[in-house]
Amino acid sequence: MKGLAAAGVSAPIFGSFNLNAAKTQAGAKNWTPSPSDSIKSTCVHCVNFCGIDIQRSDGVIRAIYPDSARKEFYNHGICPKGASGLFNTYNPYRLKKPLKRTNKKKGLDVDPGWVEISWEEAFDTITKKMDKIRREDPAKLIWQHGHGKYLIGDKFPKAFAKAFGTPNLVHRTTTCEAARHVADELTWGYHGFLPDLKQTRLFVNFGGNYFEAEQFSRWFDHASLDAKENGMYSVVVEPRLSVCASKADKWIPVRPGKDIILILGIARELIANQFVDEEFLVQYTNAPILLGEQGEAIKNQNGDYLIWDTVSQSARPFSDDVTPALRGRFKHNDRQVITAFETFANGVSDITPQYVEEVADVPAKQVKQLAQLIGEKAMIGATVVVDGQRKRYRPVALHTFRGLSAKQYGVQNWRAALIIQMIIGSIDAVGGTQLHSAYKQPKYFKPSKAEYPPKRVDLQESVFFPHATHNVAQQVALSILEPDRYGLPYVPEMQIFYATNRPFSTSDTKPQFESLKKTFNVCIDIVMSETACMSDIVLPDMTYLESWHFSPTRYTPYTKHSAIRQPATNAYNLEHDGYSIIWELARRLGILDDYVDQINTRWGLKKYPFKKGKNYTAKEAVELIWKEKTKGKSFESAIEKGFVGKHLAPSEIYWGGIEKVFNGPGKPKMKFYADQLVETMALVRQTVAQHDIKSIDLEKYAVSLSPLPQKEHGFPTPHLEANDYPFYLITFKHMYRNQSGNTSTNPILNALGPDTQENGVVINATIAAKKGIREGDIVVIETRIGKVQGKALLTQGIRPDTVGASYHFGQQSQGLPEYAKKGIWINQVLELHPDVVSGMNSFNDTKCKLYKA
Ligand SMILES: Nc1nc2c(c(=O)[nH]1)N[C@H]1C(S)=C(S)[C@@H](COP(=O)(O)OP(=O)(O)OC[C@H]3O[C@@H](n4cnc5c(=O)[nH]c(N)nc54)[C@H](O)[C@@H]3O)O[C@H]1N2
Ligand SMILES: Nc1nc2c(c(=O)[nH]1)N[C@H]1C(S)=C(S)[C@@H](COP(=O)(O)OP(=O)(O)OC[C@H]3O[C@@H](n4cnc5c(=O)[nH]c(N)nc54)[C@H](O)[C@@H]3O)O[C@H]1N2
Ligand code: SF4
Ligand SMILES: [Mo]
Repeated sequence: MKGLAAAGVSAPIFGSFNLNAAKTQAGAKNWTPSPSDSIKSTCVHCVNFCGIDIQRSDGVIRAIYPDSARKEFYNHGICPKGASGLFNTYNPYRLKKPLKRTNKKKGLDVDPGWVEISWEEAFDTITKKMDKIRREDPAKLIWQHGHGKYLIGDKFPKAFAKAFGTPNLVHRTTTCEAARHVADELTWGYHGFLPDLKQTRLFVNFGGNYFEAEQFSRWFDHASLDAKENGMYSVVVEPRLSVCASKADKWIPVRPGKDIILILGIARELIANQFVDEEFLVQYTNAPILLGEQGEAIKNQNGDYLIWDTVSQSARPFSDDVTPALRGRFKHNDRQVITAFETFANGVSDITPQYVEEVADVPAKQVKQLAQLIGEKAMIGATVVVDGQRKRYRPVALHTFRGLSAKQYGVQNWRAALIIQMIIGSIDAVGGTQLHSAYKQPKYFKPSKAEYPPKRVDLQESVFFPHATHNVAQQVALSILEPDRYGLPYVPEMQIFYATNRPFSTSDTKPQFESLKKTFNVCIDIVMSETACMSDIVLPDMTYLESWHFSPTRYTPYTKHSAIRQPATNAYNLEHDGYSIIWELARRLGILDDYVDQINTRWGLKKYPFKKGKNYTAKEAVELIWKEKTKGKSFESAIEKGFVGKHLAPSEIYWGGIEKVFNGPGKPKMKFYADQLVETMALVRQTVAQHDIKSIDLEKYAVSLSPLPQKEHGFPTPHLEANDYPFYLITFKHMYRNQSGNTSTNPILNALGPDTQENGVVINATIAAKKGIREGDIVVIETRIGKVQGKALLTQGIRPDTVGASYHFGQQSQGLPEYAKKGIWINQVLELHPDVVSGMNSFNDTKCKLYKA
């Protein structure tokens, strides 16, 4: 390590691992070895939270197996990352001591001049800086986490930020799937959904990559295969032959970014062929509401939405004595009014199968067939008896994860798919898409306040990203570089990064790294990530196999669970983990009492609260949370079993949700038409005029903030502008790696085969032949913002006009070995055109050139 040699430090920070070193940890505080034992815990190598059975002998982890007890609830097996997780813990490239930068100059190619420091010096340096900021303006401190949310849980950092007084706590969801969440929120008042795979007969997946990636504890891959065995038909719409697509009945290789054109084309066909669940649309959704000429919802003096009553032939609120018209234009108070459904039908009327073929490159015949299949399989009108009551039976579910959301118009893409499911009435039906906590947050149905000047550095819910409810991860760097551009009333001074490699994970990485030169940075990580390389102080953390955590779990439509993580080793005898670092910061800053109050509020600890005046270890904290969340279950059972699971009754699965909150007169309605966006846009216009904001292009905002998905949403900026760049560039996950950073040093994952050691440029073989590119040739991907190069991987499993490169490879950190640097860091060349509604980072809209190096 260059920096160390320069500083004359002899103790190796990145030394080689010695098994005896692990054995001598017997005295470590939170770890009691026995000759041979098994520990039940929860993996968090990635966000699936699979149950694991950690096998030890002589106090050393020898193997990690799936926890078979969780199989009946959700978790059938573990993946290669989880099984080899011990090699990430016994990893010689772990951070082992706090480090201080001695070279003021920052850059990935600059030697930081690291010196090891004591924890005392580290805490002292950090808290002095924080104390000064807190007295001046606490907002100048930014706390950023990513993966960290799933380790100690985001409620601890949130409590700390609140006690400190900064509004600037920023998670990573806009680099993940935020657009999908915001589409859900605008439509049905909360986020998250899963198909009812035990009953679904037709499953249409728009680029959910669940065999290679997934966020549902490997429930999805198993449940979807079981469903197929039971006769479910599956269609995957995706530009690349993913593993999902390879297992589907039909793969539709849509042109990247054009899914929405296909979806709206299907909607048009469904309407034209009368596959419309009128009863559902009228009873549960706002499709019948009346709109004025500007698309504004017509309301009465009480603020009730008006519908057209076909009996009295007048505009009335939806109550017991009216029969709303779904379609039509009417006259009300001498004004022309039109139903929201009619507006939608008009909007899609020219998205014909031929037009879909032209734009999305899906043959017109196939568009018609898919629409017909959806319409027929939905069995509109059918019911089944559940718990003695008749319930809608619509066994069709549409799905996506990042495939539709990691885009400039991500919100509109998933809104379009939700609208199709409203048209056929399959939402929360038996066999349809099951919503998670419908209408839990009524505030999502309100327009944004479009705040200006922004309070938060990430501009969440400001005039810039009015409905960003999941932070705006990639914006922090841009605001730091140009605070005036966004009217930010302060200049950020310090950033703490806890388990996130944010600048590496975001698209258009250059400004992300530039911004790190402007602030004092502390990075808490387990390896020398790129973010750590740009930091002033680096703190080593324990891994998930060394820590106590109350672990999140992934629900399924049929089960719920609570779980913990518990230490099985302390490979490098570390003193601190994320939890104790925050505790110590709060203690030294003199804000511990406030922190404790905030912890109790955020975790909802009522029966088992933290008490003031006492220092709680991570284990004690987990015990309190476990007891609160499991209503007093003994902590011994948590230690023995690692989790507790519950099967839901049919009534809980099918009779909660939208039946309770939206069905029938007088209730709020699911937003087929997102009228709150019309009001938000009006406010954006007003705010921009009032403050003369130059950095907002109102015409572009109006397209993004449209109350209905429309044709324009199939044309993200690079598709319109990058005319000299003939290829579409997409990105995706790889099974043998997790995100950025830590898995790149796992020797087992790297040894599995050539395609686990590095990624390459996935190119259609026919196109490659035309360009004289052979397998393994080095090729260049050039976009409007840069060039990267990598090995050509030829396949017929990608569209001819598309090239792909996975994430996770091409590390640049000097603190990682050469083998971790193999492959392509694709984010360097992906353009950033965030979704204005949600703040979502676009990853799959860039266009590129491709040629031999
Ligand atoms: N092995 C592994 N598993 C993981 C992770 C990991 O790092 N490694 N990370 C976890 C996390 S945080 C997440 S959020 C999930 C993500 O889980 P997913 O969203 O399921 O996985 P991604 O690979 O990110 O999804 C992108 C998919 O979209 C497709 N795609 C690209 N452009 C388009 C398009 O225009 N249209 C359509 N229809 N499809 C398109 C890509 O081919 C790819 O299959 O995975 C989780 N699981
Ligand atoms: N091109 C492309 N880019 C992508 C994606 C893609 O598919 N393609 N996926 C996107 C998605 S879905 C997401 S969620 C983001 C993720 O982006 P990030 O939030 O940056 O998440 P990670 O890359 O998981 O960063 C995790 C960091 O945490 C560290 N870490 C791991 N375990 C521990 C621990 O126990 N303690 C501490 N303190 N640190 C730990 C790792 O070493 C790593 O440096 O990336 C996004 N970026
Ligand atoms: S899928 Fe994720 S959580 Fe599950 S075993 Fe693999 S790495 Fe661990
Ligand atoms: Mo993610």
